Amino acid sequence: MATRLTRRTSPEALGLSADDLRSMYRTMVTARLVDEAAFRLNRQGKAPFVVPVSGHEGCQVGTAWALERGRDVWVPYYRDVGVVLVAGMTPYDIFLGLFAKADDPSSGGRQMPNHWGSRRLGIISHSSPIASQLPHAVGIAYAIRYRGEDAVVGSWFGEGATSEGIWHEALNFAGIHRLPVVFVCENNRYAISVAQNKQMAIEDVADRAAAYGFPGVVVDGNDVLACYAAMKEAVARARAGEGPTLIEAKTYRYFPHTSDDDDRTYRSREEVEEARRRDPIRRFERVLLDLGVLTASDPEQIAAEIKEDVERRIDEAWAAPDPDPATLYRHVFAEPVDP
Ligand SMILES: Cc1ncc(C[n+]2csc(CCOP(=O)(O)OP(=O)(O)O)c2C)c(N)n1
Ligand SMILES: [Mg+2]
Repeated sequence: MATRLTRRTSPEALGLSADDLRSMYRTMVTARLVDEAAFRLNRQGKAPFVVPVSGHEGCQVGTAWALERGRDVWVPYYRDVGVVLVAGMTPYDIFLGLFAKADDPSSGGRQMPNHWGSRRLGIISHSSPIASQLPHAVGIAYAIRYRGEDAVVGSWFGEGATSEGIWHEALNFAGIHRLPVVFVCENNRYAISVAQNKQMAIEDVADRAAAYGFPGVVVDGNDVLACYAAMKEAVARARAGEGPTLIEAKTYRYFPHTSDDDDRTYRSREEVEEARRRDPIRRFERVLLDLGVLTASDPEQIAAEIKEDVERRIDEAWAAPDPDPATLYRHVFAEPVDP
């Protein structure tokens, strides 16, 4: 059976300073405000397709925080705004991608929105078929082992991804070779409209780790510090050559699956309201207020500051040049050569 991580760990015991905590909080608020702005831009006809993050900020920022920029490898999925912000992408980069601009660092405007990639930051671009990034994560971990490097791969996905055969193949291979990879399942109880109990007959995805010979851990995905604690331990195990871990973070998404979905057809408003009462940002705010890391007026002021910055980055990204039509085939097809 998977381990349930329920003990409360103090930030000091986790090695997090007041600056770290403020920075984690700001990153979570940034993810939320980028999300809300992106949805608005979609409804204004400016953003073609938006995949919301709201509700997942705690598990994304908490787990990503335990990897090291410039050393480790990030294999996110389409919902991971919080992960890529921790990895070093900026809101400006994200909006360049959303508007398919020439300077979009992920693909120069070729990929769908939310398919981030950066060689500089060690973020691996994924394909849209669910779970197809998992064999990539495991292959990279194998290469790290083969070359004798000490990097760790973090890979993120939803609970729906665990219904794919390729997910099981990836975890099996990682278990056999005890590879330096951490699997993070952001369990929001739905794969678009399909509820978890229509996808699997078990309660905890983390139980599946036992079949592949490594630990599975269930963590409260709305508790950023618990997510950080689980990931920190998993990363240390991976770096020490002790193999993979599967972390299951129980969370919820507040918006529809994407800007093309209508979630009223498969879940009640009461259910969404109920989940919103466990908001990871509000929860972390209370912890930081209790610790004296934030003062009473900070949350409102920080949100206003970040909102202003997000709005500025949207304007800058909107004004940035579109790709030159002459480069239409670049990174997509072989470029035509002059006869
Ligand atoms: C192989 C494959 N099947 C179906 C889809 C369509 N699809 C896109 S997202 C999604 C749901 C995935 O749910 P989950 O893994 O739980 O992640 P979440 O979106 O809930 O974060 C599906 C079925 C796809 N992209 N690829
Ligand atoms: Mg899901």
